[in-house]
Amino acid sequence: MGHTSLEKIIALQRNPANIRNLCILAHVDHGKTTLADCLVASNGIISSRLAGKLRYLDSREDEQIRGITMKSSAISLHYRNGDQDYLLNLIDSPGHVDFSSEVSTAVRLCDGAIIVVDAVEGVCPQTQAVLRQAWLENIRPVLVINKIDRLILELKLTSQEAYSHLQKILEQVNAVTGALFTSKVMEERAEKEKKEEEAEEEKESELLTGDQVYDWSAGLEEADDSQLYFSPDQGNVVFASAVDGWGFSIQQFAHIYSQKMGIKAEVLLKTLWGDFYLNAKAKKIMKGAQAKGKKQLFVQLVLDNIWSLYDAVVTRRDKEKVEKVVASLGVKVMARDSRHSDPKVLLSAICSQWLPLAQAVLSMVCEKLPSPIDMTAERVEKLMSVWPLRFDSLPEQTQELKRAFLQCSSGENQPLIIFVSKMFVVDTKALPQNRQRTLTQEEIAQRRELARQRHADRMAADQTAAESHSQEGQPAGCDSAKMEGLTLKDSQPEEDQQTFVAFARVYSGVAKKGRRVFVLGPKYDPARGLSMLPEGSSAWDHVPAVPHLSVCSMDSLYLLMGRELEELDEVPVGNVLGIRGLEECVLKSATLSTTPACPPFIPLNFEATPILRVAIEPKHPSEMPKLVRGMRLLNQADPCAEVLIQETGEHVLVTAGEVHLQRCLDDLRKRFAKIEISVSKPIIPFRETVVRPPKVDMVNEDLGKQHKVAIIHQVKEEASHGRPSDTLHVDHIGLVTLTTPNRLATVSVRAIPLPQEVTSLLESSTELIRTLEQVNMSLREGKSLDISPKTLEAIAGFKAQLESLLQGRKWRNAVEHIWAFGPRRYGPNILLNLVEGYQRPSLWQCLGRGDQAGEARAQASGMRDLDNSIVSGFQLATLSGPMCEEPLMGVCFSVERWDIQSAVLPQPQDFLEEDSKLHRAMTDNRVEGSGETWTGGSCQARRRPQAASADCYGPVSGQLIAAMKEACRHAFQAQPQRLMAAMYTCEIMATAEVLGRVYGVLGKREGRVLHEEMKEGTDMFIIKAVLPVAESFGFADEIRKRTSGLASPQLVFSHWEVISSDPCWVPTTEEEYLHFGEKADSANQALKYMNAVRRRKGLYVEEKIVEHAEKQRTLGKNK
Ligand SMILES: Nc1nc2c(ncn2[C@@H]2O[C@H](COP(=O)(O)OP(=O)(O)OP(=O)(O)O)[C@@H](O)[C@H]2O)c(=O)[nH]1
Ligand SMILES: [Mg+2]
Repeated sequence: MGHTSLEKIIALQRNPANIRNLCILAHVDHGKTTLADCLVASNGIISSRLAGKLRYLDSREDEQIRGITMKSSAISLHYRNGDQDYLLNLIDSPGHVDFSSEVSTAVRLCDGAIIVVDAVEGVCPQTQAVLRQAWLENIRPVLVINKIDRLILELKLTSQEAYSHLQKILEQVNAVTGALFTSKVMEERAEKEKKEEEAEEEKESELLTGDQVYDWSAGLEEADDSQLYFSPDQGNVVFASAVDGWGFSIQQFAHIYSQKMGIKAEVLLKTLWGDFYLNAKAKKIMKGAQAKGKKQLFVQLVLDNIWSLYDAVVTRRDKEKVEKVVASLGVKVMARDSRHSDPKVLLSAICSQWLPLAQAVLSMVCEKLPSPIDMTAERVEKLMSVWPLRFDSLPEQTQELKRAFLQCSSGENQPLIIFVSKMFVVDTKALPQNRQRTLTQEEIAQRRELARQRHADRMAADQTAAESHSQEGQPAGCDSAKMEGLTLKDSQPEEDQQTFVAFARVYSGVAKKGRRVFVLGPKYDPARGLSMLPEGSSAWDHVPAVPHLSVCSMDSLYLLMGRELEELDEVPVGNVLGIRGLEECVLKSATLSTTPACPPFIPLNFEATPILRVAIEPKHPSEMPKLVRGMRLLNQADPCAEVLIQETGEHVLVTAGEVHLQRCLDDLRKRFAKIEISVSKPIIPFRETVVRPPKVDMVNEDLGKQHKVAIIHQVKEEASHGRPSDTLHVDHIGLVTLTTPNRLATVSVRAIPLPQEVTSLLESSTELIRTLEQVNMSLREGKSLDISPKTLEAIAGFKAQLESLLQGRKWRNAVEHIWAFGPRRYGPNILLNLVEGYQRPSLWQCLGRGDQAGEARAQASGMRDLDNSIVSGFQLATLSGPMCEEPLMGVCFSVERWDIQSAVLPQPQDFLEEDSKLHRAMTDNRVEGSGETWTGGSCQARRRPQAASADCYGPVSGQLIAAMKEACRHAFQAQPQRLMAAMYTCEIMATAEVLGRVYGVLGKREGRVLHEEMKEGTDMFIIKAVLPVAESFGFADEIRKRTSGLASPQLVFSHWEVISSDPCWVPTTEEEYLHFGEKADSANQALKYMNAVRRRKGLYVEEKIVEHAEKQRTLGKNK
């Protein structure tokens, strides 16, 4: 097929029924880009000889060098299936876990996906991740099992073995989809049941008699899952070898054999995959091949042919046989191919004609994947529903937009809706309008004439300049030649400037060049927008300032063609496109629309958490502004990288992993900042927590009670160093009582470790807690919210889970008494209100306990006004702990007493307003780390208008914040403290020979093997292990080196784990002293980590230096 013209593509763009937007998803290295090459070659964009070698869509230099994809990129292809022409907008995505955010940006714009699975490696961690992502976005997948050639040449399986192997892979993939489907059905079922229950209750109240019917089915029976599973006979599976350029679906063989053998194609379609065999005598296809020891049809008619072809061409290089096969298949082979020294060349020449891969994959795509018109109402509602509101509580005009989505029409009066999923950069000079194109003869002549003219002008100008110089007077006007020189110089840097292009899709209407649109930020509220904007206003009008809404014009529209862009005047509904001109308004993603009624789309689902931080500075300090600008650009151009400035002035870059970091640094050096930079060692995140007092000491002796007392004693001592001890009191159970400097308010706080399950639950429910907090804030402000039943149910479920996990005497009624979560109001620590007689509105009031709140208000309104100070103090304390100013995790602070002398209670109105402002500032604040911004918070508190009760120590609320924070810190120190380390999980695939070395590397880096199993049908072992992030730098490289490249792990952040050793531990018994020595730091990993962090942050590090060298040497011997 020849190169498709731009006109043809523009024509195809107008017919959404024949458009397919799809992406290729898989685990790293399973062959996505190679497959894309074959598809691109079918359009004549690259030569089919180079397909598979060029990796055309990996357009970056580092992608080519490293051999992995790092950015998703799109290309539009034309395919003729039967008598219909199709336009395929294909997006190739990266498979490396560090770039999984690029997958999220691709999946959002598509309606379908090709899932590629390596026939040898089978389902890998990222395969599961991408299947889940496709599922969450409601897009339909089809499957390509790639690298079948490896089964033949590497594993040397027989065709029969290969068949069972392929069956197993299909089972694995289906098991993943099955699990996703079941969980969804269960959810729907629960929802349905709830509705039915409500209806039932209503009915019951009407009439109390009647038959009762109980249904115990799980709902799975009725749910339609026929479309869900991958099966060759459904036509949604292609078997392929992308490097060798071949691939087939059952349909193709059914077609071939129905002609050859006279069996009906429909019969073959049903029997070619499965336990069927051909009974030659009876001339029938029968079931039960395995039981009868016969070859399955698939083996006999399909695999055997391929196996014998490989055998003849590659293994035995049997010329005669090859000629025979070539003749029987009716393909043409060029002489230079058959003479080529590499047999693979001949092989792909034969296979790509016999079983062309592009044809198999693209016809499957056209037939099985949905077009933009088929978008389901469910998906639309999901995209449009701004949590926690329900869809039907959105303004009417907004709900009407659903129709526009479903109609998928590009009519003139349809609202334009576009979603931008990421911003990417291209060199300004590579934009189509700046690109050099081949000139016609006339144009060349014209230019020559122009150049001649310019030269003559310049000569003349020079002459005048020389004359005027000789006259010693300055010419009054500007010298034209100089001007030209100047402007030329100015425009020079523009040459290598970067332009941002938005990666987007049109969901309704037509995008037109130069059109102005509203840019809706993720927090934009259509109800508010509609009420603030005059009715019928458009982006052309002068619009008043509405929060999270801005106006931008789409300067140029592009067709994305892999490495190239083509300029377009308009792009109709259903197409993927590039837009220039949005960089001022869009940071990473946004929704664009011509109507302010449009809600922002739900945010993208990111699977990877950015965790790897480094500090960056320019080599030459004077280049700081360039670095700052470069980092800003990088932040905009990468969906997942985060750039922040710490209060210390450090510029910090947070990335998903080492490979991602490398790419970001390369980008900074070569593209965005274009300066030399120096990069700090990775900043490793830790968490601080408390644990229960240990029962044995470090040499396994029983401890009894004395240890606990010792710790508390220590706290008392430390505390009395810094402040007059009469404001601080620590009792024997670790209850810390602190009085404000003016001695008028007192708080008593105790720190208790949370059970580990509770911490994990809190961690996994951050979004929910945030929603709960938002809802509570609205209730506090007296607004009523129409919360979706799903959200309410989720909150109730969360509460029930917490209740079931917090059992026992210690936690009686704890869930009801939760005051707040922290840090940032949604973190994994809890503040409990155990103050006797102090009632405040419950955290769970949205679940229907509104009346109690009213009572509480009446009861203690004075103290309630200072409620926020306690919460703020808690937030500050949990944001940076006393060990090394890292955030806390898994700690419960229970406030057991809180007294305020009535003289100091403020006038209520003054504070309510201020508190809610401060609160909002805190919830919005997303800067992580060592409490930098929070000191700001308390300053703000101190700067408040003077209340009546202000004394020389400042307003009472400020004092209370500080007192609460200090009390929490002391309470924390009164318990045994521990550091928590971030852990990665990794799955390593290795052969038996290198297994020992993999274990060696893991052991050295404090990794822990969780399990090890043999991959069925191969000689590979799969090892699953966890590894502290702190020990992970260079891990992948080391494994690769030690195993000669046979094993390459991918690290994914998994959880936080308590480091068992106590960083504050000092030997107290004689045995311990003997065993560990006075310094006791030889084995204390936690202390090393802690001191490293303290040193980095410029905090005081208490280190014992060698005092008595000789004595220590003798101790060393004793060890
Ligand atoms: N034997 C064999 N090798 C293949 C096949 N397809 C791809 N490869 C090889 O697998 C390696 C990875 O291929 P890519 O296409 O870059 O894989 P990818 O899925 O795009 O990788 P990422 O984008 O980094 O996730 C390359 O060395 C290919 O030559 C195949 O069908 N058979
Ligand atoms: Mg790739």
